[in-house]
Formats: sequence, C-alpha cells, structure tokens
Amino acid sequence: MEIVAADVIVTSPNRNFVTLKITTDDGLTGLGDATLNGRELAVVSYLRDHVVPLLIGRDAHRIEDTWQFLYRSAYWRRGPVTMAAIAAVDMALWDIKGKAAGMPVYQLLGGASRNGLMAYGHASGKSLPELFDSIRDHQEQGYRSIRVQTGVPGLTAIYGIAAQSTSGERYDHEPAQRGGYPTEEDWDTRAYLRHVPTVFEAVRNEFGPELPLLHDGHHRMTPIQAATLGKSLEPYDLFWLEDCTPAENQEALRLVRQHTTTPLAIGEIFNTVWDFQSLIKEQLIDYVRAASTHFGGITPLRKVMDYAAQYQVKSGFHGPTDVSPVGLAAQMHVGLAIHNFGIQEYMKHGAHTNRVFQQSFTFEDGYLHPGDRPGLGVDLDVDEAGKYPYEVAYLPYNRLADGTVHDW
Ligand code: KDG
Ligand code: MG
Repeated sequence: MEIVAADVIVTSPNRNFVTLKITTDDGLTGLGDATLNGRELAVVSYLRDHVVPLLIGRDAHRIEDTWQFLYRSAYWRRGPVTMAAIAAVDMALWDIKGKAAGMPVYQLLGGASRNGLMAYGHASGKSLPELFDSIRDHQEQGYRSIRVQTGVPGLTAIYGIAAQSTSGERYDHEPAQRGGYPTEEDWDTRAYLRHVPTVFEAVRNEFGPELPLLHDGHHRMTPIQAATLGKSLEPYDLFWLEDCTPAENQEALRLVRQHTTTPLAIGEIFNTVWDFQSLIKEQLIDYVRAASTHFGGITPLRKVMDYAAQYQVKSGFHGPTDVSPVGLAAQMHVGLAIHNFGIQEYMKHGAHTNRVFQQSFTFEDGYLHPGDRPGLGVDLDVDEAGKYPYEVAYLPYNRLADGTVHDW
C-alpha cells in the first residue's frame, strides 16, 4: 500500500490547527495532528518542504520504519517542530492501518484494558464563588475529576482562568491571543503560594473529600517553592500537582520529591521518550503528561507508557484545545489500550472546530471513549476547514513587578 499524496491543511475555526492528510494508492486516507500552539507555520514548512517529498512512494504499512527513518535521517533530532511533524505522519499511518484492518486503532494496540477513560476538565474562577460555580458547572457536564485554577489577590491575569465566551462558541480559556505580539501578564510567586492552599481548603470544605482535584503550577516555581506548595497542599489530597517547576531542569524534581507526597505530573512540553528516562527510572513523577502531537505520535507514546509501567507511573496525557480532535483521539486509543492509564485531560473543542473535525469519540458520565470506527475515528471536512484561514496567534508571557520576564 503506497503513499501517493500527503497534504498539509491549516485551519483556524476556534484556534489554529495543522493537520496532515495522507492518501494511499488504494484510496485510504489517514489524518495526523501537527499543531504547535503559537508556532504553527514552522511545522507546516517542516512537513511541506522536508517530509512530504520523502513520504511519496513509501509503504504506508511500515509505521515503525517510517518513524525511525524520519527521526534518524534528519540528523537534527528532537525538538517540538520536528516531533510534531513526525507525530502527524505516525498518527496518519495508524489511522490508515486501522481502516485497512477494519478496526479502531486501540484494537491494533492490544484491545481495550478498560471501558472508558476518566477525564478531567478545567474549573476556574477569579474568586471562590466563581470557582465553586465553575466546579458545579463541570460536574453538571459530567466531569468526575476537576482541575482547579484560581485568581490570586493582587494579580490581574492568572494562568488557566477562563475568559467566558459570551457566544457559547468556545469552552476553553484560549490563552493564545490572536494578534501580532504576545500579551504581557503579571506574576508574583509568593502571593500565589500564600493563596493557593486557602483555595484548596475551601474547595474541600465545599465539595468534600471524594472529588479528585488537580492543579497546574505551569512551570512558575523554583524547586524549594514547589516543595513548599506540595507540602502545604498535602491535607487536601490532590490527584496531582502539574508542572511545579520548569520542565527542562529535571533535577529540581528530586528536591521536590524529598519534601512532599503530593503526586507529581510533568511532560506536556517534552518531545521524546528520553526526556522521561530518569524521571521514570528514579520515580520522581507519578504521571506522564506527554501529548501524542508533541511527542512523535502514537508509536513513542505507547513505548514511554510501557517503560513507565515497570515503575507504576501512569498516563495523564496532555489534552488542551490546542491538541486537535485528531491528536486527542490518538491518545484516547493509547489510553484505552495500556494497562497503566491514569487520567485524560479533556477540554471540549469549540463548535466551529467540531464542524471541521467530525469525531466518533464520546464523553459520557465523566468517561471518554474513542469509538469503534476503523482507524482513529476522526474525519476532516476540507470545505469547512477552508472557511477559516490561519490567524497569527501567540501565547502570553509573564513579567514580575520589577519588569523581569518570568515563565508563563
Ligand atoms: O499551548 C499551551 C497549552 O497547551 C497549555 O498552557 C495548557 O498547561 C496546559 C494544560 O495543562 O492543559
Ligand atoms: Mg499544563
């Protein structure tokens, strides 16, 4: 089964998405997600200029070989642009293999290990009453696990606080602002560290001990600050504390781990299995936050989880709205098949996005399921996609009170 075409489709329904569509000589098509939030066009060029010409004529069944060929023949390994491009090819080939076999991808990965994937949604509020309303709203939508992000007194813009869409068209907080320059936000870690434990105490008092609660530190603390936060949150029994320190300094987690039993999740900006190697082996984390899209696709996601299984480390794949419905479906198939599934992040995509990408996955009673259509189970309506041209968009950045740039 030869690859005869590979098209890169850029569309911006509720936000920018980059999708690779591979076509084979027997007429099968497969989709892969290559969306890199805020740097989308770099991946478009990498695919169109350097990858697509290498795909034509290759055997679409040789997924592992194609992955290794694209990874090793480039010489310049890793990095989010390269790995998002390889991810798109990998997902599209799994999609095609599923369609050729007449099976959903999770069946090819060994079959279902569970009935559905427990998903968490993003509750947030500038004040406690707003936050409580948001948690209740998520519970009404069926979520059984909730990420809690909150305003901090004295700060104007905080990571993860939803800007409510009046049109109802968008659920997500859409941090990537459309426009020619990143917006500036303010940050003060000491104020944050004082405030967050009071919020979790209030949430536990209001919602009781059962509800799994998560929190994202979004790379903003030093190791000792992260250790302090983990320790002060222990009474509130978090499901996890995510990205407590900047992910590139992995040694920081040794220090954090020595001081707290709050479970740790990390890796949404990691690109390869090797980024997790010592974190898993030394048991410095509890959850792998990789996304199929930024991690080279289904093939390496499966590999890192098999490695993690030996250390009782579980999955918590990154599922914000900048992972497209194709990328989300890809990691749902992996999550359903592996034994060491933990939880799946699920922010619902906007209505326009759902018109461009028709999906077979379901969300019922707090559980996701990728569906049983052959392949990944996602189609792309090219005419609908064409209605939404690319719009330049950047993630925000932070400055401290004295003007210093800080991690966002
Ligand atoms: O593009 C950046 C987002 O994917 C990120 O800010 C979302 O941290 C995030 C999360 O945990 O979903
Ligand atoms: Mg995160």
